[in-house]
Amino acid sequence: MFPDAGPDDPTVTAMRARELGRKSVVVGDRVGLVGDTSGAPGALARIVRIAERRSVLRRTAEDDATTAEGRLERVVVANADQLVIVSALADPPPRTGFIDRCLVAAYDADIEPLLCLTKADLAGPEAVLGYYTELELPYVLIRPDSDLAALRALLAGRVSVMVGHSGVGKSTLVNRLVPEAERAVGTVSAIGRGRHTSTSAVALRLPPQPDADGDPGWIIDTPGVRSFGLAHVSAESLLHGFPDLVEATVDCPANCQHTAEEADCALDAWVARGKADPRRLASYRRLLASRSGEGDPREPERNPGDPLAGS
Ligand SMILES: Nc1nc2c(ncn2[C@@H]2O[C@H](COP(=O)(O)OP(=O)(O)OP(=O)(O)O)[C@@H](O)[C@H]2O)c(=O)[nH]1
Ligand SMILES: [Mg+2]
Repeated sequence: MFPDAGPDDPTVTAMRARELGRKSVVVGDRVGLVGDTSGAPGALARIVRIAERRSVLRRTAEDDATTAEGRLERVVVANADQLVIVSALADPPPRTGFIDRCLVAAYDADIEPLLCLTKADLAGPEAVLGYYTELELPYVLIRPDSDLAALRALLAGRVSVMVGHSGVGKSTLVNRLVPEAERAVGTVSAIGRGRHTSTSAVALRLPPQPDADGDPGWIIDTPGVRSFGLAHVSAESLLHGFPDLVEATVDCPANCQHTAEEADCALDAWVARGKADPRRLASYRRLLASRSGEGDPREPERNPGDPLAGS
């Protein structure tokens, strides 16, 4: 994809050239092409070079790097500037544990997070936003009839990738932002599960707006994920997903692991003094435990402290 290409440049179909060896091309990659780049029907170009990636968003199937699943690492997308964490306010219910994982992945990959709360027509955002009060996390609220100007302004000039559970409304939103995208949209079952309607990631150029100059940006729709495995993130980097806790750790003893078993971990006092939400500390510690294989693999994204846990 070519963020600097004009809107009238042709869409080129290309395949990987053999000389790329085992290097895989992912959505968002900027590539060098040879052959027929006219974009004419039936024309096929070859990808001969992959440019150095500015950012790489990864996830693993599991958290535990000692298992085969935990080592199975997937590059979700290359060169994204912004991670749009899409969470429905209902149907399926929000899971702050999942959002916390996405935040860790975003900060680890040096991609800015944006919280996108959909289905605001079905439930209010207070509980979720209350959980992130100390974070100054940028967010947008989406309902079927909402004006998308604020979101468009946040997407302008950047490459944004949407991630979220199945059925939260990623493709619905992409279709509103890019009407000619015609992304298939699924239904949500009675138990609040999506049907994994989208099966591959697709990057789309956002249309220019009459009242805004400059590059409107790109949006990448991705298939719904059940969880966001973080085996590739070091224990130290996990903490960067919790900027509301980082400051406290300067008072920790040397080599403090920040687990609940650490007698002198400064995080406990920090939370006791009301400097951060105890649910955030619990979420961080659950991630730490999950990475060492102690977590519950069935529901890794659910926080017991979740505003809507169990619903
Ligand atoms: N009430 C309400 N329903 C919505 C909203 N946005 C999406 N939906 C519905 O949610 C269902 C799932 O939407 P999709 O856009 O397919 O969800 P997705 O996130 O792309 O799902 P996957 O492709 O499976 O990952 C559809 O029935 C949509 O009509 C919203 O803001 N409000
Ligand atoms: Mg979809």
